[in-house]
Amino acid sequence: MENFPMFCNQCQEAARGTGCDKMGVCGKTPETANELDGLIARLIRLARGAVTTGEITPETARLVIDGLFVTVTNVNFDPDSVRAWEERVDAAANALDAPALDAGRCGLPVCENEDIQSLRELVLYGLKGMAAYDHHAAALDRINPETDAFMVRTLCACADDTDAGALTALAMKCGEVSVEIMARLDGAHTGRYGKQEATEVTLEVSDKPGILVSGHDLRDIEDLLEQTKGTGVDVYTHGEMLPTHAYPFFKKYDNLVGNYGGAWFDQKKEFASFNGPILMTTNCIKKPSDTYVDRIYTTGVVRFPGLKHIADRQGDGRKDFSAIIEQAKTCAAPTNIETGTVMCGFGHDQILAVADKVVEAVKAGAIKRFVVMAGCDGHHKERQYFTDMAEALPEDAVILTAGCAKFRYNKLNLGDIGGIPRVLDAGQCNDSYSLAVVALKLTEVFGADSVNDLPLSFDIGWYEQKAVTVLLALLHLGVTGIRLGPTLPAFLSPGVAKVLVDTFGIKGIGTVEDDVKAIMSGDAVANA
Ligand code: SF4
Ligand code: SF3
Repeated sequence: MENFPMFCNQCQEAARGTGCDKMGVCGKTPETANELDGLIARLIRLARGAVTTGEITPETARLVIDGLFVTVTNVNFDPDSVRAWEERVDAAANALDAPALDAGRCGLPVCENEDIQSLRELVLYGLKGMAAYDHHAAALDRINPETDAFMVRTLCACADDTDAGALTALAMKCGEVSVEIMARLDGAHTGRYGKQEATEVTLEVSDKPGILVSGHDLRDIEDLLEQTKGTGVDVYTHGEMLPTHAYPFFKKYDNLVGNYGGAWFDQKKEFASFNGPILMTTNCIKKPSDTYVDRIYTTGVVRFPGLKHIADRQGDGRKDFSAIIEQAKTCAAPTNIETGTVMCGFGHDQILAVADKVVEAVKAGAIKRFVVMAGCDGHHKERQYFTDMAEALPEDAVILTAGCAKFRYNKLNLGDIGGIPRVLDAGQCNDSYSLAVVALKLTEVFGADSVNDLPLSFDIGWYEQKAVTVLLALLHLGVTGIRLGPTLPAFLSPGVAKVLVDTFGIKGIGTVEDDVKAIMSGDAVANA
């Protein structure tokens, strides 16, 4: 490792399936990668200081959690901004008189044992995903001091001389706490914006100039919609913002027009043809091309060198989006790139509202299997597997999804079963909790002993660290036999991967033909 300018293995696109060591496949430079590792080391130091002194204040916890979110894939590419975070963390750690950390790979303490290193990385990446979810809940004023303190303690513990058993237990505990955080975020969304409703969203554009909103932050799009009312500027969702349309609160905005484009990795093409300003509220941002670099804005923890940044809101106030709105007025309307509509809005309330119909369809044999195909999208051509799976699953299979993985198949028109769409989209990766609620409810209504006894399989696409968190949450809920693709995480050592395979039956994806056959014959546990 010493011979290479950087090392990062936290996402599915890690170079050669082991780690990026010269330049991030995501575009992260060695300078940024090293600053982000430096930030992790400082956050560990701060966490240690807070745990040792018994002073896990709300301010310390927020700094640790938001600092962790900064290091998630495709959030912050700006070394100057990361250095500013480091200075804030240094100041807080100095105030606690915390000892410096001798950091090695990924900002964690130097460690020679590959299984311990792997487990520490598993816990660290799980914490990063939890931090992302918690950050969104906190933006909607839903904070839980207990889980915040848990995250600080766990960051501290995973860097201590903890043995493999204790680290495995910590990873499982992260799964348990993740369920609480995701439930809190779900409550934050529905509490402020209402329960998602099945909604058909146009993919076509108006003849007015527009602003495209990407990322996951509903409070940001709320502020923007308030400020664009009556200005003649339309607002479109991109990627993970699609479910905005499904909340009753947002239906009152006439200028929330439709959805433009698909998953994050296609943004260069889609942002170019959008013609108007783009607002990146959270991950996933890519290096902008010259065609739109002067009209893309970041906000919150997202940063890219040279891009205009919208400042944080103060207290209960709103962010000031006037600069974006003024620029939009000078831009051409978006170029149409698609026709038709896409369905969204199948959060747990909407699915459970038709629970009777679903149970009836299962009992009558019209629905033979539910397949959870949630998670992330990405560049790898092997991800065609998820499109092919959606097409190859028989007509009596229903796909449950959340996250940007759905863009591989949600516009395919796969039909319905007695009025129940064959793709039920619960929303963002931030809404993954909905899928757990639905699975647990089905367990109850079918009188099954566990989720694994249901006609339900998990075929998950992963990319960044929120997916690691969701995986840990599913393991905590006792789900076994999960398929994970397109590749297993680079940060799993052979020893740790074996434990996950032996204990939980986790497996990589296979061929579409084999996997459809196995899933439809209910292999979830049997093939583990
Ligand atoms: Fe590589 Fe992924 Fe790390 Fe980017 S986030 S440097 S692509 S492993
Ligand atoms: Fe997507 Fe980045 Fe994971 Fe929200 S936006 S799921 S990858």
